[in-house]
Order: sequence, then C-alpha cells, then structure tokens
Amino acid sequence: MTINTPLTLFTINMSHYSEKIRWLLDYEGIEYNEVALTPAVHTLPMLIKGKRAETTVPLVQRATTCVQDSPRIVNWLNNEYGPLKTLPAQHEQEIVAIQQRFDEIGKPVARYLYLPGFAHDALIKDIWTQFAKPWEEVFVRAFYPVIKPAFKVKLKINKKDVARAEQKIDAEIRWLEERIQHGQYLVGDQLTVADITAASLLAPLACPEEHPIYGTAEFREKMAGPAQQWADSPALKWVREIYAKHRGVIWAKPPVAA
Ligand SMILES: N[C@@H](CCC(=O)N[C@@H](CS)C(=O)NCC(=O)O)C(=O)O
Repeated sequence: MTINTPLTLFTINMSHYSEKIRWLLDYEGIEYNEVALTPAVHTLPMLIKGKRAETTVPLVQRATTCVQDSPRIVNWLNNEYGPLKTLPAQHEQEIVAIQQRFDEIGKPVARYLYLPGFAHDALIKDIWTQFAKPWEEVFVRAFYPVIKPAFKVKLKINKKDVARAEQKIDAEIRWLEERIQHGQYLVGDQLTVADITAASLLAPLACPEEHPIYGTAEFREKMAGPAQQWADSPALKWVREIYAKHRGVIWAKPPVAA
C-alpha cells in the first residue's frame, strides 16, 4: 500500500466536520474521492469501518486502512502525506489546541441549527437525500417520522440543551474575535489547521457563499436564521473572509453515493 493508492473520504453532505477534512485535503492537494453517505443509512458502514464503536463521519480509507474522527485523520494525513503545510511543526501544539477547542463546538452548532431546521421537514429531507441512491431516498423519506425524533434525542435537540449550545457558541465567537485582533490567521502568518477547523466548524452559522449548502438562501433563512444574531460579528465575517480567500471550489469533483 503506497501513497499512490487512492484515498476515499466518507462524508455526509451537510457535515461541518466532513467539510473540515475535505477543505484540508483540497488545500493540501491530496487526491481523494468523496463518497457522500445518506444520514441514517451511514450508521452501519461507519460503525464497521471505524471499529471504534462510533458512527460518525468523516472517515478516510486507503486500501484496508480506515481512520475515523477528524483530529485523528489530521494526524494520520500528516504522518502519511506530510509534513502538511497547514501543520507547521514549530506551531503544532498551539494549532492542535485550537483545533480541539473548535471541534468541541461542532455538536452545539449542529444542535443550534437543527432546532429551527426541524420546523422545515421538506428542506431537511431534500438535504438528507441529495446524494441518496433511489432505495435510500425511499427509505429516508418513508422512515423520516421515526428518524427525526431519534435524531433529536441523539443530538439533544431540545430547548434546554440548545440554550446551553448557544452560550457555548457565543463564548467561542467572543474568543475568536479577541484572537483575530492580533492577526489574520489564528496561529503564525499563514493558513493552518487551526483556521480550517474554526472556519469550517462555524461555517453553518456564517453561511459562506462558497459552500453549496450553507451558502444557499434557503439554508440561511430556515436553518441559520437564529444565527443572524452573530452574522455581522467580526468572528463570522472572518469565517467568510477565510472561505473567500482560501477555500476554492467545493465539490470540483462531485461526490458519489455510497
Ligand atoms: N469527533 C468527530 C465528530 C464527528 C461528528 O460528530 N460527525 C457528525 C456529522 S457533523 C456525524 O457523523 N453524526 C452522525 C452520527 O454520529 O452517527 C470528528 O471530529 O470527526
């Protein structure tokens, strides 16, 4: 197995953790094929491939090697394809610490978006089935009335937990605002994994136009509506600037269904 063996990135279209790794691969020029999984149907393949009792995306696979969990994927990519230009050794500790802090708001951000989002079932079903095979589309649409409440319990989409999520997001947005007063990049004078993590994990709130889902008018209005409170904050403006400057075309090579 060599570096020339093709890399596959398993994602869910709307997943911001997936976007983090997709962006990293694009920026580093590491070739990969993206396989977009349909929510709910993703569970079993990710459980089996990840071998970590987790069902999450992103997951990368090269031949028989599978790596799940975005910080573990960053490490693995650095070892196998590195040194990554976005993980300069002299700043690695600091970058990894910032990566960790923004990885921690991924779930609060999802929670915060789905509370208003679930008032728009047609939109959620359309997003969830964007890359579905015909049978998956039938399955997800038919079982949506069961999948939705299960998802709400799993992701703790209830008023109390969403209120906590809002506080946590707000605190990180304030932290980011303070940090970017010292320079355009979070660490050093170039784009690093710290910037990619912060920008992609906050992207569903910032709605950068480069993103094919977060950038749509419908997503902005129906899912990110309450995030309007931060829309003009320096932090979310920074996210949009980093996207405009460093993201490039998303899905230049469109993902395929699993
Ligand atoms: N710690 C993980 C979190 C990934 C995560 O929560 N992914 C979400 C999508 S944004 C997911 O796969 N949710 C479905 C599930 O948990 O089965 C990482 O950094 O990769």
